[in-house]
Amino acid sequence: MRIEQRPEFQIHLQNLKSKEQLYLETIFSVANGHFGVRDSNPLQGNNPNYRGTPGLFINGFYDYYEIQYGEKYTGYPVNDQVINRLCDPRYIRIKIGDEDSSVNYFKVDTVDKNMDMQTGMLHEIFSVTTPQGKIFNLIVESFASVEAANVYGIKYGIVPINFDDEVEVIKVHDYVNQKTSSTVSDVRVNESQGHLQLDFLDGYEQPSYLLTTYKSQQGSLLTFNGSGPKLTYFKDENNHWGYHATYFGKKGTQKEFEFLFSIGAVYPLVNAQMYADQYLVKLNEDIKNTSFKSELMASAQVWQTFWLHSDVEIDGDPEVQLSLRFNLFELYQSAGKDSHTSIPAKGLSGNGYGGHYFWDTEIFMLPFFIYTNPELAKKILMYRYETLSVAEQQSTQFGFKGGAMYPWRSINGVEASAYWPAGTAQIHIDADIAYAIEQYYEVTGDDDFLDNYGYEIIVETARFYMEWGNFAKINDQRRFVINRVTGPDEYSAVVDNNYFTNKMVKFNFRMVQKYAKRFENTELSKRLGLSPKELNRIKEAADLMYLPFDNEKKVKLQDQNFKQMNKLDLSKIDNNDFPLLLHYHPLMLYRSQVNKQADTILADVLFPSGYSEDELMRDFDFYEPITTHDSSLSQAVFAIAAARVGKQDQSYNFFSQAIQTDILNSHHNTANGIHAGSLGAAWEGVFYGFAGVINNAGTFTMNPKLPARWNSVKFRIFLYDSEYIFTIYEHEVHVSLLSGTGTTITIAGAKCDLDNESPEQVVKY
Ligand code: IFM
Repeated sequence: MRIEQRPEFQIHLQNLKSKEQLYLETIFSVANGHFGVRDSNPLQGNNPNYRGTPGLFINGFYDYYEIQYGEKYTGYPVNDQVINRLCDPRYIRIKIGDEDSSVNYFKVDTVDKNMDMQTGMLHEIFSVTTPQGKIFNLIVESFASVEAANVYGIKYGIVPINFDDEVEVIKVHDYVNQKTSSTVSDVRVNESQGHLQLDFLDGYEQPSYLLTTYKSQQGSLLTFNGSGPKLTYFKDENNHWGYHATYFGKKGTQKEFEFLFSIGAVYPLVNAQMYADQYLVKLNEDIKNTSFKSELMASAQVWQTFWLHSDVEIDGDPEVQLSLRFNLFELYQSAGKDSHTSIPAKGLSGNGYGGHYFWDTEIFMLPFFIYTNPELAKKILMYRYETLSVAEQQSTQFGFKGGAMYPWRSINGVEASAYWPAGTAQIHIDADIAYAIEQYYEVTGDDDFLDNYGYEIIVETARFYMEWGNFAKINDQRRFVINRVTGPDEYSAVVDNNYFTNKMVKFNFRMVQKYAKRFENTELSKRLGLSPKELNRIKEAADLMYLPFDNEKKVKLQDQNFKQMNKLDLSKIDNNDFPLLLHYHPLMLYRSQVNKQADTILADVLFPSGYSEDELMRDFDFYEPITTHDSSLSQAVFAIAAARVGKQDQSYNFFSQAIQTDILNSHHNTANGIHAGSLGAAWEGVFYGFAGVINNAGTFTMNPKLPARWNSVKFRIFLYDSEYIFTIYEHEVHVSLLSGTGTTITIAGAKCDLDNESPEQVVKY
C-alpha cells in the first residue's frame, strides 16, 4: 500500500508558531489509546542535563500516592491516582569514538518534524553535535500502532556529517520511572511519581521486563526486538539486557536500526507475576516475524478507515481545516479501545490531571465517536459500567442507602479529587454519564447496551440524586431541590440548585421513566428492586424539579443565589492575571458573578428544544460577558450557542479559538498534554453549531448556518444501521445514504426519506 502524502494531513514543525520543547513533546506525541509516547529528545534517557518531560504512559496504569491534607475530614479521598510515567522508548544511547551520549552532553538540534496524520507516522531529523565537535544526523521515524494495540515502532537512521569513526548504538531500557526536568509550576499538573519496580525477566531472546506498582498493585509487561547492521542481543556494563551494534561510521553513509516494542495490558499484580510467561509469549508474537514497515502499513490502513468515516472536510478555511484534523487525530489517538479504559483529559500525551478521566469524555468527546465510530463509543461507555460497583460503594460510603456516586475524577473509579468544592461536589457527573448513554442509544438503537448495561447505570445514578436531593417548598410551591453542589463552572462552588445540574438530573429521572415499561418484570428490574412506588417518586421529582429563573431579566439563573452576587468587572483585570484560578483565592471568585466556563449555556446547548430563540439570546447575552473561558471546554459551547441564535461572526470566532486550543497553545499549558475535551468540543462546534444538528427523541434535524468564509463542509455519520454523507453548501445540503436501510431525517424543515432505491437528495435552504 502506498499512501500519497497530502499537505492537508501534515502537522509540520515549520507551520507551528511555538517551537518550545515541552509543547512540541505534546503536539508530536504518538498514541493509540492503550499507550502514548511523548516526543522527547531521543538521546535524553534519564540524563538530567536534558530539558523535557519525556515518558511512556499506559492508559489505566497508575499508582497511588497519599494525599497530604492540612486538615483531613471524614470521607476525603485518601489516595490520589497518578498515571505512571514510564521509561521513554524513544531513548537511544550513541557512542562516537570515545564520547558517550549517556555521559557526555551531546547537543541535539531539531531540524525537522512532521506528523503524517494519514498514517500516524512521526518523521524527525535531528542534528547532533558531540562535545568534541563531531556532527551527525539522527533521523527518527516512530508510530503507535492503531492496528495492534501493543505495538510501538521506532526506527533510527544515523548519518555522520563531518567524521569517520567508530559508532556504537545501544538500546537498553534499564529504568522504570522516567526522570523529567520540567520547571512547570501549575496546580493542574501533578508531578508525583508512583512507586514502580522493573524486573528483567531472563530466559527470553529479547529484553523483557515486568513493571509493577507498589501501592496500586498493578503489573504490565514490556518487550522489544530490534534489527539493523551488526545488531546483537547483549548485556551492558550494568548487566542489563538490550541491543547494540558497533560499526565504523563513514561520512555521509546512513545506517538504520529499527525496534518494535510490545507493551502489555494492565493486570492485577498477582496475575502479571504469575502469568508473565504466557503474557510474554503473546506479546512476542505481535512483534515476531514482522518489521517496522509492515506494522506501520497495517496501522496506516486503520488510520485510512478512520479518516474515511470520521474526516470533516472544510472548503475555504485551510488553517481551521488542519486544526480540526489534528483534533480528530488526537481524539482517536487518545481513546481507550479495550472497554476497560476511557479517555484521559490530557489524552496519553502528558500527565496533566494525573491521567484522570472526567466528564470531558461523556459530554465533549463521546458525541464524535457515537456518530462516527459507534463501536468504539460503546467501549468507552463500558468503562463506566465496569466501575459501576465502585460508584455504588462510594454512594453507600457517603452515607446513602443506595445509588451510584461516580467520581469527579479518577482512573480506577475511586474518587481522586483532593479539592472537593471543585471536585467531588460536581455531582452532575452522574447525569452526564446517563445523558451520554441516552445519546448513544438514540443514535445506535443498541438494545444490547441499554438492556445489559445502560439502564442499570441510569437507574443507579437517578437513585443517587433521589438521595442527595429532597422535596421542599420554594415560594410556597413544592419542588425537588438539589443543594450544595458545584455545577460545571468552577468559579462558583457548593451552590444551591445549579440550573445545569438540576436540568441534567431531571433528564436522568425522565430516562428512568422512559424505559420503565420496557424493563417491567424483567430480570434486571427484579435485580434492581425497582418498584412502582420508587418509579412514582422519581417521576414526581422530575415533574417538580426546581430550575432557577430570573423573572425580571428573563434568564435562566446559574444557581438559586447567582443574582445576589456582584459582577466581576473583567475589563479591569490585567491580561496576565488570567486564568483567574492561578491568581485569586477561590472564595474571591465564588462570591462573584464570573464564570470559568459555560454552565447554564451548556444546558441550553444540550437541551435545544423547548426554548424560543429570544430566550436563548437573553441567556447568551447575560452569560457571555461574565465568562472568562479559563477552561478550554468553554469556547466551543459558546460557539454552538452563538450559531443557534444567529450570531454567526461571534460563533466563528469562538469556534476558531476553541479548535486551535492546542495547535496555538492558547491556554499556555499544552506542554502538560493536549486538551482532549476541547478537541471533541470543536467537532461538536461543527456538528451542533454550523451544521445545526439536533437529535432529540428519535428525530434527527439539521438547520445549517455555515460560517461566511466556508464554501462547504462535508462529513459522514452513522444513524442506526445506516451511514450518511452530508455536504453542506451556503444554501444547499447534499445528502446520500451510503449503507444501511435509511431512516427519516429532516433538513431545513424538509423530510428526507432516503433508502436504497433513492439514496440521494438535495435540499435547498
Ligand atoms: O473537567 C474539566 C473541568 O470542567 C474544568 N477543569 C478541567 C477539567 C479537566 O479537563
